[in-house]
Order: sequence, then C-alpha cells, then structure tokens
Amino acid sequence: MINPRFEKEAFKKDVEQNVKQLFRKTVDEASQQELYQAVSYVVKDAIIDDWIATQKQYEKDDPKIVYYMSMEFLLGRALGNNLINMTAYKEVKEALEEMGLNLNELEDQEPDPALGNGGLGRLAACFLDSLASLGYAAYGCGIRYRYGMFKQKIKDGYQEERPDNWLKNGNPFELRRPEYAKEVRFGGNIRVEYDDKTGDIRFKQENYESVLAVPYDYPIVGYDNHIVNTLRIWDAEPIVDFQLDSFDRGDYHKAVEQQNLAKTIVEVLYPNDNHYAGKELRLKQQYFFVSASLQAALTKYKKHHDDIHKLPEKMTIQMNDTHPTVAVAELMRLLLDEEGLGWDEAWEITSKTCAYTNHTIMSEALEKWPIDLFSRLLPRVYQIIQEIDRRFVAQIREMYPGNEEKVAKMQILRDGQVKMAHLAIVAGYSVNGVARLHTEILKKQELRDFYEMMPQKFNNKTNGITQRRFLMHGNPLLADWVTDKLGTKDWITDLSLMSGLKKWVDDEEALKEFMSIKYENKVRLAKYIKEHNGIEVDPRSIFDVQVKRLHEYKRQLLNILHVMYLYNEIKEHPEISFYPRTFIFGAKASAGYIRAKQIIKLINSVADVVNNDRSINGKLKVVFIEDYRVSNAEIIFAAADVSEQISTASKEASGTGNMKFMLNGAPTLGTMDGANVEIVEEVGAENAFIFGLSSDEVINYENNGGYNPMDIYNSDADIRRVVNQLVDGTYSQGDKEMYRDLYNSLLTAQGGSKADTYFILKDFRSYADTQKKVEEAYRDKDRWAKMALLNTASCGKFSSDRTIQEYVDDIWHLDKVTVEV
Ligand code: 26Q
Repeated sequence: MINPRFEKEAFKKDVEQNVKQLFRKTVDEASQQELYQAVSYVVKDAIIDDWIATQKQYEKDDPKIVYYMSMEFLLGRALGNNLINMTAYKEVKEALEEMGLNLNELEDQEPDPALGNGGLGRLAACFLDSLASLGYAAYGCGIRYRYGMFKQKIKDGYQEERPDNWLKNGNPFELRRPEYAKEVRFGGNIRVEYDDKTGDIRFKQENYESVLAVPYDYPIVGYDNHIVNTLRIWDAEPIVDFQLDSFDRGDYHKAVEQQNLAKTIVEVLYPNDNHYAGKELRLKQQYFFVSASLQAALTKYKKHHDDIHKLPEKMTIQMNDTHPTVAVAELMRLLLDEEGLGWDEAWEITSKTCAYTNHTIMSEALEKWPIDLFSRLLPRVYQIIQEIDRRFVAQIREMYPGNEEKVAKMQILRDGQVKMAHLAIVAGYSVNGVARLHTEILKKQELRDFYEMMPQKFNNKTNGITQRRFLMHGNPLLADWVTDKLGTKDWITDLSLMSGLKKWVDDEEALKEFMSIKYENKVRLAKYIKEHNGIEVDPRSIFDVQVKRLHEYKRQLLNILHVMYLYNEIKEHPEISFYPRTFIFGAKASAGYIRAKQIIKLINSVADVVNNDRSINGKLKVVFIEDYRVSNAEIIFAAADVSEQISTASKEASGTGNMKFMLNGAPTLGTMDGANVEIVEEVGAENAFIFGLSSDEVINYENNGGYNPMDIYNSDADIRRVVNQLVDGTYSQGDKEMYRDLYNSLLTAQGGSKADTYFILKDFRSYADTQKKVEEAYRDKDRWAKMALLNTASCGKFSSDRTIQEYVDDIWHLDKVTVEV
C-alpha cells in the first residue's frame, strides 16, 4: 500500500507548503537546493509516522536488540534510498515531473553523508538497511563527525583534500535528541573509597574533564515493511556553557578546555583506511561514542527490566573491528561501578553481550595503544583492563603450564601496549572474519593461538551488499529488466531468486536487452566523465574499472603498469588488432600516505600521455574519476564491463565492491583473495578471470623471506621496460626522480619491508595474460553477454540480507518484528 503522503496531489501540496514555510518562496522561485530540502521534509514526515509505529511495536514486543557499534557509517545519500524503501520512488518522480521538477537533479543536491572511509563503513550502512528490511530491532551507534571523508580534488595530477562540510545547509533527515544526552569523562585520577559499614569499595574519578554527548537520530527505513530503525550518532557539547563571569583562574581554564574538547572530539573522521595511527584524539573519539551509547542502552534496558543479570537476553553488541573495543571495559565499569555488581557477575554479563568482527589481517592496521596514553586518558577503564588481563594470563598458564611463549603472544597488555584485538577476543563471545578465506587465515595464521584456546568463538560471516541501493537505485534499467524477466519483484527482498535469470542465458533477445542496458549505463557514465573530468570516452570500448581506496595491497600500481605495457605494445605493433579499452580508476588516498599519492599522480600522468597520443587512435583511454564516493559509485558499478579485484592474495579480507560489480553484470578479473573465492565458486571459473599467486603461495613466500623481483626484472624485457619507464621521464616530462620511490619499492628492500612487498612483478605476467583473455572473451559478443548475465544471475549469495540472517542465526539470536499499519 502506498503511503497516503505520497498520493500525488497531497504530495505536491506538501512540497509547496514546505517551500513556503521554510523559504518564503513559491516552487518557481526556489533554488534546487531549497526544493531538495522541501521534498526531503515531506519524505521525513512520512517516515516519522512509521518510525513512531516501529518504536511502539518494539516497546510492546520487547525484542532483543543489536547495537552495531562502528566508528564509521558510510550511508550515501538518503532521499532516493528512502523513497525506494518506502516504495514511493516512481510516484514521487512523476509527481515532481508534473511540477516541472526532476527527482534526479534534486537528489544531486544532497551532500553524500560520508561518515566512513571505505569498505568497513559501507558494510555498516548495508547492514543497517538489511536489519530494517528483515524486521530486526537494531541501533547503529556512531559519531556525528562535523567533517566526513574529505572531498578529493585532482590538481595537476595530484590529490588535494578539501574539507567536507556536509552539514552546512542543515540536514533534513536528522533529529536532535537532547533529552537523551549523556556525560562522558576523560582523564583525572581514581580515588578508592572504603565504606566502613558495608566493606564496599568504590572507585571515584576525580579531576576529570568531561563532555556532553548529544545524540542525533537518523531513520533507517526498511524495505516495504513500515519498519524504521535508528542510527544514533553522537555530537559533543561542553557540559556547562562557557561562564564569562567566572574569573576564577581554575574554572576559567577548565571551561575553555572543556569547550575545546567538545569541539575537537567530533570534528573530523580520520581518513585512514586499513592503517592504524596511535592518535590520542582518535582514542577519545572511540571512548566518547562507546560510553554514550552504552549508557543509553543500559538506561533503555532498565526502563523495562529490573534484573541486570538478564541483559544478554535483551541486547547484544557487535563491534565493527577493534575500533569500539573499549566497549567491553566500559560495560564492565558501568556494571561494577554504577550498578554495583561483583567482578564475576559483571564479567558473565559482558562476555555474553559483546561480539567482535575482524576486517583485516594487515599488521599495520592492528590497534595497539601505548599504555601511558591509554591509562592517562581512561584511568578507570585501564584498571579494569589490567584485571581482565591478569585473569586471562592465569587462564593461559592453567591451560598451557610453563608455556610463557603463549602468554607473550596472547597477552592483552604487553610491550607497553594495549592490544585491542586481544581484548576483543578475550571478552567477546564471538569472533568472526568477513569471508571464508579470511576466516581460515585468521584461524590458521594470525589468530591461531586464540583459535586453539577458544575455537568455539570463531565463525565466518561472508560480507554482503544491499541490492536496494546498488541495483534498484543505482541501476533502475537493469532492476526493471530483472523484475520483468523473473516475473516478480521478490528479488528485492530475496536475492537468491536472481538464479531464475539463468534460464535466459540462451535467449538471444534477452541477452541483447541485457547488453543494451549495459550500453545505456555506459553512456550515462561517459556523460558523467565528460562533465566532471572533461574527458571523452567511447561507450563502445571495454569499461575496465578499479574503484576502491588507494592502498598498496590493492595494487592499483599493477593495473597502471599494465596500462603502460599495453601502450608500449600498441605503439610498437600498431598493426596488431586491439579492442578499444577505457581504464577507469577512482580512489582516495589517506592524506598522509605518500606512496599512495604518488600512485594517483602516476595514473594521471599515464592518462595525460595516453589520452593525448593521437597515433593510437583512441584505442586506449585512462580516466581517473575525481572524488570517488557512494553517489558516483552507483553510476560506475552499473556501467562496468570488467571488475578489477587484484589485491595480493591473502590481503583483502573480503572486498564488497567485487559484489556490487557482479550484481551489475561485470565479470571479475581478480586474484583468489577475500570474497573473490566465493564469487568464483558461485559463478563458475569459466565466468571469471583469475590470475596470480594463491594466498598459500604468498604466505609461503612471506614466511621464507620474500622473493627476488630482480629475477623477473632481469629475465622479462617487457616488464623491465615498463619499470624503467618510471625513472626515464616518459611519464614525467623528463623528470627522472618523480617516480623513483615507486621504482625502488618494486626492486629494492627498504626500511623493514621487502622488495616488491605486494608481489606486483611476480603477478604481472599472469595478469597481462589474463587481460588478454578478457579481450578475447569480449570480442565474442555472445559469449560475453552470457558471462555478464551469469554474473548477475549468480550474485544471490552476496546480499547483505543473507549475511545479516546468518549473524542473527549464529550470533545475535534476535526476534523478528512486524509492524502493523
Ligand atoms: C584504525 C586506527 C586509527 C585510525 C584508523 C583506523 C582504521 C580505519 C578504518 C582502520 C581500518 C579501517 C578500515 C578498514 C576496512 O575498511 N576494512 C575493509 O573492510 C571491508 C568490510 O569487511 C572488507 O571488505 C575489506 O576487505 C577490508 O579491507
């Protein structure tokens, strides 16, 4: 049933009314931004009815709640997605057209809420969508950063970062909830108080600084089920307003300090992806949102329940990587110090409530906080971790008598550091990886000792993505086609039905339709590229796409070196037939990651040379799409022919972009890494292009001192030529130093890392050969169409609905809720 709000005439009236009330204008006078806001407020109003109904239902049914704790939620734009999930997109689009307005243009007015870096943050957003769509009670808990992921500008081929002031025009979808504010305390010292009468010991924090955490709630709209869950993100405000009449020096300083703390704590998202930086402010951010979220969760629980011991029956906390792991100690603190429980009771509750997801095996991403910093900032929490550690060490010694090596490897507090992953594993009741291969590597390598000691905690949850955003919203043409061919819309909530498309694989007409939709989407992307990058690309060329964060292990460098190789080939053998190809890149580099930034510059330099060389007849084009983010990702996935997933095997925990490409009918060109393994399993090896070392081979080399890239450099003339071109000025207007560091990184060991750490030269030949096979396959139009269609038809497993159902069945044990309307 359509929400009466979206009945056309009523909707139009509401929009007019909003334009008038908000801006004192008529629709004709209002700007696009103002119209976007006016429309959004109408949508929000409709959402709020369902939001209230959902929360009422939860009060009534009292279901178990999952709190998904994450430093990042990479939501992407809300307006279009909310309309999709309320099944009102088409009606609203038409109503707006009747008013002379274009929904897509209005959608473009919305800033991307970019409260995340990449995979981990986007996964959290997909999970919230699935939780609401499946009807589970869930809260996302995070931080309302004033500035999200930076905006990327490319100037002269270099990345420049610009602040992302996403709140500057206000935000129609958020709701400030000052009545749920909580105090969060930092620093100071702990005084121990003895109660002579009862013999109780109390721990009092003194001389601390504190901030007020004020929540902003975002509606998370489920698909066509009237369920609206909440993403609660916290803003920081000073506890007491700055007292101008306070001339007492101490007070004055404290007031200023607290104001500064409040301002800085939520100021900006750290733009590191898969890289730990031990910054004090980052730890403050972590404790800030974790403490506020837990306090709020306990308040909510106690409103309806009086036995705190039964907490694990009604709530569970999922920690998105180690970033919120301080939660286990904070929950202990609240239970011990605020609820007055004894250690054993508190531990029993905590260790049945917290669960941990690991997203990486890269050692540089592991969080290890210096003890002095940690204990200074969170003195009471640190005491509690000391006790957790003391008891855990005793447990290790009991299980492995005399084996101090085990203690050294597994201890939480060791080498002057707090090892957050160890804390998460010891205190959590579940530890999961994010793809089958990744979980196996955790069990056999990185977390082996923990697995041996507590195997029952370990489990795999292969990632997934939401088809609502990445097909329905991002690729409406294909979505309609799928509905038509399946004869049902049910795939929107049950992606396994996509396998029904397989019966069209020999139907020429269907294949033609499928490929002409791809073509339309390529035209749309070409237009975007023309508008935003000023580069002409031919939609008839192969769109070969690598979009993801820039990281050495993801090997964008391998991709661009291969482009350089192809360019040499075309120049050298102009007579050889070469199917025109457009290599499309999109990637942000962490602001301080110098080598990643050099790779961006190299990609742009190669683009400059190749795109302006008339002699190659446009056979090769290279495009670097500026400011890759959720909103343009939707357009990019829909238009891709080839999905580049070329990480060094064993390094990419899962990947989720790979699934978005597959959903949109782009075969994978990749290594046997992360979820690629499962993608190939679903679609069949004949419908993917796999190359390179296996994870076992990589791990083997790593355990035996690496390999020698000079052997390859010396024996393979094509590779040698490409590598030399990094330092002969070909791509740097004669400057031989510009790419020297990249050159060195491939050939010589440096400061702790081996030469060619990521096996780029080792995998180069195999990559180039496989790229050749891609070209051959593409030339055979019929074969390619089948392959592409089979990818879409085989993506059923990779819905985040499936992932969430597995979390519910194996870890969270939530109750399903239905909202009556
Ligand atoms: C840690 C400490 C200090 C500052 C920043 C960080 C930090 C921030 C973000 C560390 C890691 C991240 C992000 C990690 C991430 O996105 N991992 C990806 O998670 C995806 C979802 O599971 C996987 O698909 C990817 O394979 C994995 O790389």
